[in-house]
Amino acid sequence: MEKVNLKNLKLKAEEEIKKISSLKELDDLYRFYLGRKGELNKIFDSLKILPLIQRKKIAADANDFKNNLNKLFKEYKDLIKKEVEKTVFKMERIDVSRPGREVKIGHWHPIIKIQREIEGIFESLGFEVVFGPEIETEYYNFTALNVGPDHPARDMQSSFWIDEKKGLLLRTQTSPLQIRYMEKNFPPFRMIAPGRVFRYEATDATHDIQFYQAEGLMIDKDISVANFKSVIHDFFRRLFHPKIEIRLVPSYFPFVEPGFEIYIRDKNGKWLEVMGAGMVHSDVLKRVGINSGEWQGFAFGLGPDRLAMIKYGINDIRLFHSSDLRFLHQF
Ligand code: FA5
Repeated sequence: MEKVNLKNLKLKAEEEIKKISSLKELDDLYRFYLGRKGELNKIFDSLKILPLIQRKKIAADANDFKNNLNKLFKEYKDLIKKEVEKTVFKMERIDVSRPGREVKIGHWHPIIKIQREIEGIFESLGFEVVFGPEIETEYYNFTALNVGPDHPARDMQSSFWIDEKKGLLLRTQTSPLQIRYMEKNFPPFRMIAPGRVFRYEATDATHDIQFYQAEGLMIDKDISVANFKSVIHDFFRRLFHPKIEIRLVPSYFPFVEPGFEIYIRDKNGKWLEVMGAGMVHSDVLKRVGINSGEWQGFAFGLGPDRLAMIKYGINDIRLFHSSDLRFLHQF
């Protein structure tokens, strides 16, 4: 009876295996026949009750069946694997004729571009580039620059206070870097400090509430306004063109004496104000422990936003922070 069963089982298995199309199905079938609780083991289990001679014969047949089936499973397994590989290959085929996808590359913001240019020109003139905190103390932003608590010049730069009691604010200018630098360095020196500044005031085409400045400072022996004029004229020639005209107009900043505003002439002959400057006030030098009888120098604060507007022909400063890609892609 078992012999018939084995024969039928073999035929059945061979029929079923032909219909298999996935490794998972093949695995299930394998388990059904040859697994621990599979058909073949059931036959082995039933042998226990048979006489020895019969048992041996059937066991031998069953082993044959097992070996044949194992071989068959292995063949089918390889076959199915190859089929799967073929399909995957077809699906993943690389179409070399297809046009490539455009890779979008980022670039510097126009203000950062101009800032790097400014740094480069001053570095070539021997200036060290330094940076300072955007959150400043009242002392560095105002008091150390001769702008005491009641000084009307504080009104000229309306401030974003972080904590008025602690005297913390977003810096309104890069001039605090003059003090921070002079506290740590002894003359002679030349430095330039670019960075972002903030003012709580109404915006228009030439004023934003956050903008950039670059502070410059040069202290040495026998430095005069003539040195300043020469350095700054050289700078503008290199940033714009060799024939650029500049003009110094007297102005007032509490931390310089005398003070100026510097104008450059644009293509249409119009004079544009681009920076404030002056000879560092002796009180400021005294405050940081520098003898003003021996050392003098100039300081200036220029506005990279305005310079970028002139250089690239931008008519509204608010475009810089608008995140409008149509604007940014032009640079
Ligand atoms: C100052 O901030 C002084 N700290 C400059 C200075 C430095 C004078 C060292 C003397 C010695 P003022 O407020 O003028 O100065 O600003 C300097 C420059 O920053 C201006 O010439 C202008 O180019 C730019 N600027 C000022 N306000 C704005 C604004 N709201 N938006 C864009 N740029 C501005």
